[in-house]
Amino acid sequence: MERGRHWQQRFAVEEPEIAFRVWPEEGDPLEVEYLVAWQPPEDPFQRYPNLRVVFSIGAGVDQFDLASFPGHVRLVRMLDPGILQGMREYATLAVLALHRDLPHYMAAQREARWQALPSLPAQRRRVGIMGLGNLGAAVAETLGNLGFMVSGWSRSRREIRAVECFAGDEELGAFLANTDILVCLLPLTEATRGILCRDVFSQLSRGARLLNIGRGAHLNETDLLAALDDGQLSAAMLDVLEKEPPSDDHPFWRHPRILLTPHVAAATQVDTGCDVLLDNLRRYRAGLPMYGEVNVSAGY
Ligand code: NDP
Ligand code: OXD
Repeated sequence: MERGRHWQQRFAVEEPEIAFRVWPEEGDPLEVEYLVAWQPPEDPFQRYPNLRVVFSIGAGVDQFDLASFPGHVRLVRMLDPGILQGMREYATLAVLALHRDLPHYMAAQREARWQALPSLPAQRRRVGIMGLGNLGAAVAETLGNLGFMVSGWSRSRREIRAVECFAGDEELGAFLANTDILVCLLPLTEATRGILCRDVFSQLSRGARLLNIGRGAHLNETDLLAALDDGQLSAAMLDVLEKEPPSDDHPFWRHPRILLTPHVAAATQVDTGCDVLLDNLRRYRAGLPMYGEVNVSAGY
């Protein structure tokens, strides 16, 4: 709401021709042409029959029912430089935490155990990033600058300096075999739901570490617990969960080798997010392509 009011004030000054209404003060639903939402209202296309563009407040669009999108309504995800910066920061924090055994040391501290583990330099740790899009490519660059050996996997072939790039289902095995710390920065689609599962874990190096910063539904939680139990994975850091927040008795809360954060890796910033929205609306009205337009049939 605070963000909505701030954006309303900026629109009043910078784009006064567009009436910016903040939910629930929607005015006449027939006048609504653009919807800016994290969670859309129920039946948005019935409610707003003159809708032309839906703007996601987040980088992801899995919260929308893409199958219900009429062909003429366009969907745009948020390409906020503030999200990008947040993701670079968080991925650095998390990969370093996994690389330097922070879950082990946090558990040891709770038990008053002074127990050092052997450490490796970043140059000998292989980080594999699933998803080499806007965020994955930036994270790959940031981690490469820290000295990690970085590889990545995407649907189509990418070329990123100093990153070994794998593409498509046929190269997933080679990508995983090359990975000690697996980072998930995929969008959630039918093809990627549940991808972090036993079969994938079993192809990583023994004792590999997992970082999920995509969506909770990428992870099969039961398979993660089994892989931690049998030592195939040694630790995990999770920013996203299938159910957020998890129930009080969820096994991840107190697991000694899981670090949790409450979906805070990267958030749309009030100022830069509004810059992006204003820019895209102007582009749309001028008949220019918008930044971050989603391919609804691909799901991202
Ligand atoms: P992009 O759309 O820019 O990139 C997605 C990447 O995933 C692309 O490289 C794409 O391949 C790849 N990909 C998609 N489907 C497949 C598949 N089936 N197999 C292999 N690769 C695939 O997304 P962003 O980088 O902007 O964002 C990624 C996700 O990060 C968001 O969807 C969201 O879920 C999550 N996120 C999480 C946040 C948090 O706070 N935890 C904050 C912001 C985002 P290709 O290059 O070939 O298209
Ligand atoms: C996003 C998020 O998709 O915050 O932007 O998860």
